[in-house]
Amino acid sequence: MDKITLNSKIKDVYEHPVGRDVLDKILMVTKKGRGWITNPVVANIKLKTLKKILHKDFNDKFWDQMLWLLNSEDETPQDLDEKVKYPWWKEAVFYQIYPRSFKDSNNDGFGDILGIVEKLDYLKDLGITAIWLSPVYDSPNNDMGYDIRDYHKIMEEMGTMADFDLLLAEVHKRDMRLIMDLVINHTSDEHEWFQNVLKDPDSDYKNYYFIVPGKEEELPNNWQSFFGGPAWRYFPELSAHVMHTFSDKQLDLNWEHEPMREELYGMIRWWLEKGVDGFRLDVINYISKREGLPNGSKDLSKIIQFTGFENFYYGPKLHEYLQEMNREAFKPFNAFSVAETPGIGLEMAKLLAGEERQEFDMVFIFDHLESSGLTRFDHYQYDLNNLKKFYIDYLNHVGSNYWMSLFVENHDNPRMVSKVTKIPALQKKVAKLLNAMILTLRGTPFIFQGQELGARDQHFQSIDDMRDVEVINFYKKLSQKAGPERAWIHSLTGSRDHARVPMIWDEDQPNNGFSDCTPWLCGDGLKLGLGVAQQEGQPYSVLEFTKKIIAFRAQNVALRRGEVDFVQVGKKNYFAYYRTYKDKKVFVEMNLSPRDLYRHLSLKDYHRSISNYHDGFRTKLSFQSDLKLRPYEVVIYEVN
Ligand code: ISL
Ligand code: CA
Repeated sequence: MDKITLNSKIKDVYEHPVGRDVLDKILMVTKKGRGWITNPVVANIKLKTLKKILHKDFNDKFWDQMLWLLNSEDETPQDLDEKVKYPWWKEAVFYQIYPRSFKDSNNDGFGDILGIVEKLDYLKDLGITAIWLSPVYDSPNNDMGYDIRDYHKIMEEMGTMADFDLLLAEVHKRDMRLIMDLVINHTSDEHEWFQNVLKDPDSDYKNYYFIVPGKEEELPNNWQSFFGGPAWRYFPELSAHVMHTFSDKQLDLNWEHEPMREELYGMIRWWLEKGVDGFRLDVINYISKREGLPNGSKDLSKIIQFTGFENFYYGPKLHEYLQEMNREAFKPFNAFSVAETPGIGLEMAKLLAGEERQEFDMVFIFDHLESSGLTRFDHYQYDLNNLKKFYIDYLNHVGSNYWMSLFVENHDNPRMVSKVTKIPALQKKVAKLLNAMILTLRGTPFIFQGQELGARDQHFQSIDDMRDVEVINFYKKLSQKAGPERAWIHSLTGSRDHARVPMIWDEDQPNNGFSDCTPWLCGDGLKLGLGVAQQEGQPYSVLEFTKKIIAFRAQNVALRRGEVDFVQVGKKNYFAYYRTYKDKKVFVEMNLSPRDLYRHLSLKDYHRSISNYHDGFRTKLSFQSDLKLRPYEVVIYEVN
């Protein structure tokens, strides 16, 4: 791959994997389409000319950082066209459990492992074949388990290692798989490794973290933490700053140090020997930091929000470490891996999860969770056409060696349903539409707990009702700048606690059947008929609808393995595709808007199998009455 310099043209940058992802991100943030860059006039502009044009907005530092980033990757992703293999995870339906809020078995207000065991039959009945467990390791819970104190121990509130072994056995007994969350970009400051540094600052453990000696008022660089403030915490007892890209109790591990990496790999093998089926790796693309930890570009941070990000979100040794980890830990056990990779675009994703790369099986990309240029804390209505565009873009640009993860919710985001509409009657339609989408596109679906019920955001009353360190820090900081009212509006919009409130098992029970005692985090208590008990056996509920599609998917190979062909892609608010595998064919169409939508396909020979509208449901279409799709309608047809 040729080196990119200021003499390169925009089109050369766009040919480059990192360049393409970075330019795509810039286009997204500035709300410009790809056409802007592929336009021949723009495409032939040299970077130095662009630099001149943009000199007001972007200074020299920006261009230096950009060129460094672009030239840090010299490999090109491959889009192969070969026979696709089907390991178990490509045909799985995953369910993400947030254990603290799933089910409390001993009534102390915290969900726990035995609570999960109690509900395994519920998941089996839903059709789930694999579970991703958010962290259950020993932790002081500054970031709810994403700050690990001991990788080999279970968090007290969650139960014991014996409980975990039982869970694993019960999962396997039901022919399901279990993957763990692996948080190895950072540990808790209470982890033994860091405690050893405090006890003996000269021990080798000082190399496990980024510890930079110096005066308190002199920060090592200008990097910002994702949870507010500088990415450095001062330890007077060490006369040094320690790096934390997340909260100040989550200290970044130094992957440069080989003994540290070896310990991590040993720990991973230990869990695999126990029999877990794989891992979801937390912010794993952040592990390689640029040598010398240089300042981030302020201009660049206008685009990506966090100063310093470009120095570690796709670091120079990332691939080297990942290939090593795969070789040393995953491969010998044939373990499954899915990487959480914030900031990564499609081309970089191919270099992380291309089959031939031997790094990960899949990645989670996040470009689809917000409308262009907006963040989770912005108050707006999400346009589903965004989701359509994202999936078409991605699925049309991958080869046989890449497999996509499909998700719209997780524990880090408010509920997608609420982002799309605030109208309760429509929310159920939207919930069904979203679930239908991730269960019928080509890839592996991940359902976040409660998504199968159509869970929506909470009407929290004040910041005191929230528990998440991110939103609490965010609120404090914004209150100082913009006053408590504005701070509250944005906090309520973006809080991760919307997704983290306890599961609604039965609205007629105290605490919705989650626990006999007040939970650690409470929702607003509104009874909207969203509980499991309220929906089970109700044929038109979100739960039964979701179950039906999962069952349909299990029986229909076209939905699991079929090629995807999008049709009428230019038609706004209309999202439609065929899934075809040998002689099996399924057609899916959706109305992405809250208004009726006329469509012009001849569907008369199609057999209508599933829809989120049941009144007037017929398996055969008649021309007169079925020209339009109703608000947020989704229909799945068998074509043969
Ligand atoms: O913090 C972000 C920007 O607001 C996110 O992009 C962030 O990088 C992403 O949400 C990372 O999440 C994961 O790591 C965090 C943890 O708090 C999350 O729960 C976890 O999913 C730190 O371990
Ligand atoms: Ca409990």
